[in-house]
Amino acid sequence: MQNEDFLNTIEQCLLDFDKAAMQTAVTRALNAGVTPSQIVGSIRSGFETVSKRYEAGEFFLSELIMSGETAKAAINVLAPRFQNLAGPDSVKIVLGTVEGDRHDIGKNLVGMMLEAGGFKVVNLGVDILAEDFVDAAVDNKAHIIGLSALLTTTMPAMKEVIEILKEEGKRDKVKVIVGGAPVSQKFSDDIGADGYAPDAASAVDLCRKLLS
Ligand code: B1M
Repeated sequence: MQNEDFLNTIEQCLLDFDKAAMQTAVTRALNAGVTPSQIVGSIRSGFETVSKRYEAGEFFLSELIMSGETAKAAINVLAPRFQNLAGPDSVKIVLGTVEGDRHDIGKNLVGMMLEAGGFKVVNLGVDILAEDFVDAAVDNKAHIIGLSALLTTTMPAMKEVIEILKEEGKRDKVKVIVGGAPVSQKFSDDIGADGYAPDAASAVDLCRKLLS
């Protein structure tokens, strides 16, 4: 089987909501030398189809939920391949999905990749209030706050974090990075964030660049 066949199978498992087949497909793909990044790419591509079908009224919320669970089954197989290289002196990143938003698959992938890149990740979870990001950054002496949003309606909550940091005179103490499907470099610039990353691997590069 070619890499492309493995990736097509993974995408199809997502569209079939077949968790067991997904785990088998991901395991086989990894054993054949397909990289975790390629696998994440095929999951994202599958989600694009889910997304289009949802927008066309062919899929409903239940299908969004099932596709999310199928992706999590894949990530459970991938997770052990991302070795956590964080140590006691690692740079700390407070990471979470902003208030009103419960999407966490991409955010958790970003967290896994950051840990594999040697960063210490404090993963706050989903639906996190702006002030809680700031408090967590202070409590953990974090160097970076990482904000994820998947809904256009929750993107303004990212700006709120930056506003609170400014109001409290802490803006120069911590870098803020943003990401998630509807987020862009322009949005990042507009709200005064320190950087935007389109995917998990570039989030690691961005954090390294911001600290260098
Ligand atoms: Co939701 N959902 N959803 N959903 N969902 C979207 C986002 C949507 C585009 C689907 C659609 O309509 N076509 C749409 C948003 C439309 C909009 O805002 N304009 C939508 C909607 C409408 C909703 C609900 C409102 C549906 C409803 O209730 N009627 C609801 C909202 C709930 C809430 O959050 N309050 C809802 C719920 C859900 C589920 C819970 C069922 C489920 C999420 C399960 C979970 O996360 N545990 C779900 C899913 C699965 C999706 C889609 C299909 C897939 C999201 C995903 O996981 N992608 C999504 C459509 C889509 O994205 N194409 C959709 C895979 C993931 C690997 O990619 O998250 O983009 P992504 O992460 C990437 C990059 O963006 C980046 O790196 C990651 C890895 O490469 N990245 C960062 C992410 N965060 C980063 C942070 C960084 C840097 C990079 O720095 C800190």
